[in-house]
Amino acid sequence: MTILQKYLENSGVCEDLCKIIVLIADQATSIREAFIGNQSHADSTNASGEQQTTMDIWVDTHITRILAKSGLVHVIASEEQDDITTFSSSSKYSVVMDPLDGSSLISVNMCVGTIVGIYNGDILQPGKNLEAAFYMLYGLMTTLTLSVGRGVAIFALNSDGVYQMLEDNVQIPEGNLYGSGGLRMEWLPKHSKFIADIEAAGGKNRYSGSFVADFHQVLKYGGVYAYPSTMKSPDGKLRLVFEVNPIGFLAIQAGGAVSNGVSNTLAIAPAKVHQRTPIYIGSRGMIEAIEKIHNA
Ligand code: AFP
Repeated sequence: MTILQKYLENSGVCEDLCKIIVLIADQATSIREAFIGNQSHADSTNASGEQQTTMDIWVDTHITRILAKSGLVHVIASEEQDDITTFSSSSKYSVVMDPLDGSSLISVNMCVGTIVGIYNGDILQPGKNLEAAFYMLYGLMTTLTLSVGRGVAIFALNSDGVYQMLEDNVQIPEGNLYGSGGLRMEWLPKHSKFIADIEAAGGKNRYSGSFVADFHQVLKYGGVYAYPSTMKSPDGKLRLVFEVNPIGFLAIQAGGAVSNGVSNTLAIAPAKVHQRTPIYIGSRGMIEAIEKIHNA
């Protein structure tokens, strides 16, 4: 049985980076326990103007406090915090996170997760510079899907609190699942054509409202998750720094692709921390198809 710590050791990852990954991953048990007492909405909105749940705030505060205490991280940026926080640490690492992605699904007990990206240096770097990215998924099992730039591995948290490997060298197959955000009546013609082509080819619609859970399905079965540019929201909904870049990094490491419809989002240098972007992510063939439609 390969456990997370051994995998990181064998991957030749720098000791401090290993410690940050393990420290955040080890918070999954406390996070799971906190769901039961945090089932409601809070009276606050985040920097993107979305109503927060008490669980969003709980996880954000919890991970931020743990990282502040660790001395392992210099800067942190969170989807749930307006500003970047700098700690008095000589560490070279910056952490970006969506503490609880898919939080509208908490009250219906569906699958949500924590998304994390780690950079060496500044936070506002293109996603291709990530040193590591991972997400914890709080589903039937707690799983950790991780890349330190050497492919993608999936671990499950066992009853001893140890992450044991389920799968290494995960590759996104070409598949026919698709899920798209945004109201159909607000989709733009190129996106509508993309979805119509998938449906005409027998594609199956799978969309839960939790990006991290929907991506995990695409990672395993193949297909595409999209949150496009719409008439009302030309920049889409998802956040480049907190959601798209870490998961995009994992998609590329698994042989898939990520795009804003026109080109690879991992090449974009973010202008601001809460920047939004349209996203298409999943099997390489699917992403080539949308880029072909846009660039025709
Ligand atoms: P949060 O729950 O972290 O705010 O994120 C939800 C999300 O960004 C993403 O996880 C979903 O795929 C998407 O929004 C759902 O949006 P719709 O409710 O518009 O479908």
